[in-house]
Amino acid sequence: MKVLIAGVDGYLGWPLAQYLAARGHIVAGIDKFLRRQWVEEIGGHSALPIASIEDRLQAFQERYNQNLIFRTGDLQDYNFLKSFLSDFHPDAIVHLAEMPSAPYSMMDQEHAVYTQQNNVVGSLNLLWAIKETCPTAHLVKLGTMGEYGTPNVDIPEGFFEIEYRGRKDNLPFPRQANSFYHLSKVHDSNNTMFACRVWGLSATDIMQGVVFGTQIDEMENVPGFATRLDFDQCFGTAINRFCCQAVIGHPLTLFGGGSQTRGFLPLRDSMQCITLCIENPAGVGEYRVFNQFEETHNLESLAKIVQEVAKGEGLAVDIRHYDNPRKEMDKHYYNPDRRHLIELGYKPSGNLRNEIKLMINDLLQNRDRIFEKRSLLVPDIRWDGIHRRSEIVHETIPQI
Ligand code: USQ
Repeated sequence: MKVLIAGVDGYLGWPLAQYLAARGHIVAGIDKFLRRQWVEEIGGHSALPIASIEDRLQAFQERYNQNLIFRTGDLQDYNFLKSFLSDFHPDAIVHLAEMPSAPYSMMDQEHAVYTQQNNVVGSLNLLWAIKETCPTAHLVKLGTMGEYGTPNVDIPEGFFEIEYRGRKDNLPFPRQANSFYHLSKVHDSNNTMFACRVWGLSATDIMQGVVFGTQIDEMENVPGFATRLDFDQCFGTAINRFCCQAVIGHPLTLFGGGSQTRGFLPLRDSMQCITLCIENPAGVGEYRVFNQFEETHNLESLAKIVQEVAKGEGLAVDIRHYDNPRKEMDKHYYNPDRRHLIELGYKPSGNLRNEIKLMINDLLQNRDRIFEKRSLLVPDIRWDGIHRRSEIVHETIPQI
């Protein structure tokens, strides 16, 4: 199939290009390198060194004997988008080109507005461009499990049957997102569902959990294939940050009580699931929602697993509870479904500890890069807008 990846230079986009090419798909990509700029803006850098786009494309050409058709540009530029879609005529478009950080979106008015403009307008442009140029292409849109929030009932995949005052309907499940970023994805979901309904577009909206890991098999340790791994307070996510902290002996930063529960999945499982969506497209006019994660965990148990795995690699690290910079529920019910992808053939790789061990070993080779930016590990962006560095409220020292 011909697949266009919007956001091909990112954490997921670059491995996805490799994963798809290895399975015989023809890949094109667009990117405006905004992820590189956002991380730089907040003073961070990727823990793993990443190659320039030129070197990435060259490594891709040498390995897959096909050029990745790449153009620099973004979804804000409607004419650019339309012209690329008309030229390439994709069968599927994977939309990974959004600003992905909750803390970044909560920094101030400017960053909140930027996040929603970038994400909502970019996605809307993409819907229009598909309608105008390639209406039969399948849109695979990256949403987030965070769209649902943490309701006190089970979470279905997008829709649920409800009976109210004696009448029944199958309705979108309520979205109770917890940051301006997560809300931008709720708005995207509504726009995508509407476009499928009125224009007959086909879309899969992926509610993805928190992704972690440094590797997929296709990377084969080739420098041009490495993907980025962020650890700063905005673009680093929980397990990735814990592993970066472990390799420099920085205490693992648990926010609040650590009972928050989320769905997690390794990078390699994210690639497997997105590819299953592409290879099994939604029908004409169909808007379907897939919850995408491997397992749910609470943050404290994950921190303990990272602590244990790190110990096995000869690294002693404490766990510290910091006062939570976010406004989120600590103790809560969490039971989302994830049936659709399993039915399509998703086989969870199921080896959390092994994945963490691999990651720690990759990161050990780059500990200087993490140490240099260690001041970005403790958060100071707060959901109430009164920013101050989080303080330690409780500490767990590893038992010897
Ligand atoms: N957390 C800690 N310590 C840390 C970092 C995070 O305790 O050092 C906690 C947070 O308080 C939160 C949970 O871990 O309860 C998840 O936070 P996160 O930063 O790993 O992930 P989140 O902000 O939810 O966002 C990330 C991605 C986002 C994606 C989302 C999936 O940045 O793009 O949409 O994961 S989900 O969380 O399922 O909504």
